[in-house]
Amino acid sequence: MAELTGRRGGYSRGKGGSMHMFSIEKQFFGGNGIVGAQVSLGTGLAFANRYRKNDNVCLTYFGDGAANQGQVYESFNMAQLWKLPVVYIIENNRYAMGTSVSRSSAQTDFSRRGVSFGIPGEKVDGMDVRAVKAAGDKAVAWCRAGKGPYILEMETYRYRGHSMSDPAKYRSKDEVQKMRNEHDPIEQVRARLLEKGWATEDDLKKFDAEVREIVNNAAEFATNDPEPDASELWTDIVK
Ligand SMILES: Cc1ncc(C[n+]2csc(CCOP(=O)(O)OP(=O)(O)O)c2C)c(N)n1
Ligand SMILES: [Mg+2]
Repeated sequence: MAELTGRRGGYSRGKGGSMHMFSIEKQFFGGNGIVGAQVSLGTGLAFANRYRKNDNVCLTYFGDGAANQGQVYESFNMAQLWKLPVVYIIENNRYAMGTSVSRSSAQTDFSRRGVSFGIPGEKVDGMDVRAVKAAGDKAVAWCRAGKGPYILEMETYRYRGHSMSDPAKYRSKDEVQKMRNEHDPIEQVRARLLEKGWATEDDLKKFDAEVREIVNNAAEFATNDPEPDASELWTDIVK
C-alpha cells in the first residue's frame, strides 16, 4: 500500500509505484512497465539461479496481450536451449486492456505457444485454486528435475476495466455477471468449505474481519507515512 501510494515505507521507498514493486528479501522481482519485458527478466533470473546452482525456480507471469510480444519468443528459445528453471505463467484473462484475445491473437491457445521450441504447456482452470496448485507443483517439479521451462496457461477473467480510464465497453454486463456467478475463485472456495462442513458461516465471517483489518492497517500506515524527500530523487537508481 505504501509503495502504491508513493510513501517512504514502500518496498521501493515510494519511488517505484505499482510498476516497480520489488523485494530482494522476498525474492520478488516485481512488474515492469514494458509489457512483455518481465518475460526476458524472468528468464534472466532463471539463468542466474542455474548459474548459482541453487534450487530456485523462477515463476514468470504475463498476460495474453504480453504473449504476443517478440521478446517472449527470444526468451522461450534461450530457456529451452539452456534448460532454464522457469515456469511461464500466462494469465489469459481474455483481454489485453480493451482488446479481446480473438481480435489480437492468431493462436488463441496460449498453452501451445512453446510448441516450436519443444516447451510443454497446459491449460489450467485459473479460477480453481486446486487446479492451480496441482499444475504449479507439476511445473516446478519439471523445472527442478532439470528438464527446462514449462508453460501454464491460466484461464481467468478480469471483472473491472484495465484502469481508471477504461469503462470496459468492449464486453457485455451479462458476460461479467456470468463469470462472477459461476466461476469466482473465492466464492467457489467459500461454497466448498461450507458444503463439506470444513467451515461455518461464522468462521468465514471471522476470516473476512481479520483480512479487512490487515488491509485497513496497511492503508492506514500508507496514509500516514510521509512521501520521499526531494533529496532522494537521485538515490537508489543506476546512473
Ligand atoms: C510495450 C508496451 N506496449 C503497450 C503498453 C500499454 N499497455 C499496458 S498494459 C497493456 C495490456 C496488457 O494486456 P495483458 O498482457 O493481457 O495483461 P492484463 O492487464 O490483461 O493482465 C498495454 C497494451 C505497455 N505498457 N508496454
Ligand atoms: Mg489480459
